[in-house]
Amino acid sequence: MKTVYSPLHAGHAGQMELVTSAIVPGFEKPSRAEFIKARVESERLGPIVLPLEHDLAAAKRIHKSDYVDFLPTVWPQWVEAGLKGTAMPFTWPTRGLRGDVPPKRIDALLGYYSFDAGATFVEGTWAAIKSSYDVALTAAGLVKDGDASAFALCRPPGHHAGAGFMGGYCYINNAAVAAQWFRDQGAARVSILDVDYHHGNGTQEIFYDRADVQVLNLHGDPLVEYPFFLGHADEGGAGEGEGFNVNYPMPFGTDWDAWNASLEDACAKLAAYAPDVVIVSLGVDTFEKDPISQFRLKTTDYPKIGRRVARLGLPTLFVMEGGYAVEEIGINAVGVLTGFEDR
Ligand code: OKP
Ligand code: ZN
Repeated sequence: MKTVYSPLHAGHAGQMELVTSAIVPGFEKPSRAEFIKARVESERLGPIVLPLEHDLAAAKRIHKSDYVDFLPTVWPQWVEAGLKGTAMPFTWPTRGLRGDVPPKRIDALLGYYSFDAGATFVEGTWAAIKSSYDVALTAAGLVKDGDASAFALCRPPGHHAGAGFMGGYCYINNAAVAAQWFRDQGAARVSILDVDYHHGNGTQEIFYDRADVQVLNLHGDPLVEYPFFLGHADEGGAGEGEGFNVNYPMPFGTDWDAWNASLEDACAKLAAYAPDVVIVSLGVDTFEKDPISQFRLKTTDYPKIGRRVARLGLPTLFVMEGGYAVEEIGINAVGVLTGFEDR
């Protein structure tokens, strides 16, 4: 399969991250994408192609227009305000505060448009976000034009970004953009299978009341794992979307056997839905050595994921999400893809 990759991701670099008790260098760093690209090459997965440029219309089909327009202005506004370092929010309009009046300061606007401090900006961040979006749409185009599968090597990831907010290293929800784009190109139904360790809260929110995009999410139990405030088993969709959102929260320590049981159930529901195309939100932070996650999948498990998805027999777009054990992220992510191709 072809891989779509942009070197512009690399400008999103050197940012700081707020964790439980400290501010540390960001886990979501450029070497992640470079390890994956190197493995695509060494495994000879297929050609690596650059993305085509897209305007932001496809993003605005699922994101709020003012939110999308805000993103390219963040760093220029930050600099204009005389600020340096890493742009990050510090105040959020939670319950009891007003989330409908945007403030007039860039540091406060960052909080207005986010749910946590995990989507930070440096000078090259917007170009990276835009390139990641272009990568997803370009790879979607390959599948639409007849490729059996394609790999969107997106960085930054997208699945935590909701209709009007960023967070969790995510800005534009690349998988959700691609799903809507397939619908707009004539697909009747699209399934998103999110195998990242963290719940894809943004993807769930965007499609929660819709029957035309099925969202299946395998992840750490939000009672004890980020993003904490969405992803429970009782979230099944609303209105017309009732029954088309399925969550599989799992405990710390989950290994292949237990994880695979959820994957099997998800694949059965996916097959019954009979979509025209499958989008895999491909996170490999389920890995036993991942520095921020608590599942126990092994390198040998990743090809099994790809094989199972291939058995669905559907056009498949892989969209890169998380995975932070940078030494192994390429082996594990590309393992899914070579497994899909049964080699
Ligand atoms: C993005 B993706 C770690 C705190 C968690 C945010 C994690 C975002 C994960 N101590 N920080 O789903 O891989
Ligand atoms: Zn994740």
